[in-house]
Amino acid sequence: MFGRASGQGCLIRSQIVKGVVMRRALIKMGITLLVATLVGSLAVPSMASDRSQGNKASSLAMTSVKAVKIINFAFKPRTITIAKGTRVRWTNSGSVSHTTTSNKGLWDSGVLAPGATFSRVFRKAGTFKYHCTIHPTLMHGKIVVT
Ligand SMILES: [Cu+2]
Repeated sequence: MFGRASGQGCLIRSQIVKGVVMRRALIKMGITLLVATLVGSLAVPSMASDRSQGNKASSLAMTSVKAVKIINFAFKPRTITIAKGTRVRWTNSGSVSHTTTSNKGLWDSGVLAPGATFSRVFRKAGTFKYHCTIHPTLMHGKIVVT
């Protein structure tokens, strides 16, 4: 009788102790989670996004884009003058396929279907003539890089 009772007492006590230990563990986990969340939300992603925004901003700041339309079997404008480091972006705004191809083999867009684009950064000064390989007698353009 006695032994049984004290045994139950021991059991209850040990369960209480277990409960306290469990609660402490939970609190510890909670704090760890909280710290991890704080560190995660404040430090790591903000640093990562700063870095990617920095890259985006600097690449945008360094490369300006000049648009050339390909429409009605012509490059428009036919001649453009740009500063070194400018990106030229051709867009086929017509209804048939064209190419933008350097007369000296410096670039070749390949076939650009209607709606397709091709771009190239011009890093060196000079005059760069180009044409469309599909309509070589009709379509010519010139890029002057200063
Ligand atoms: Cu063409």
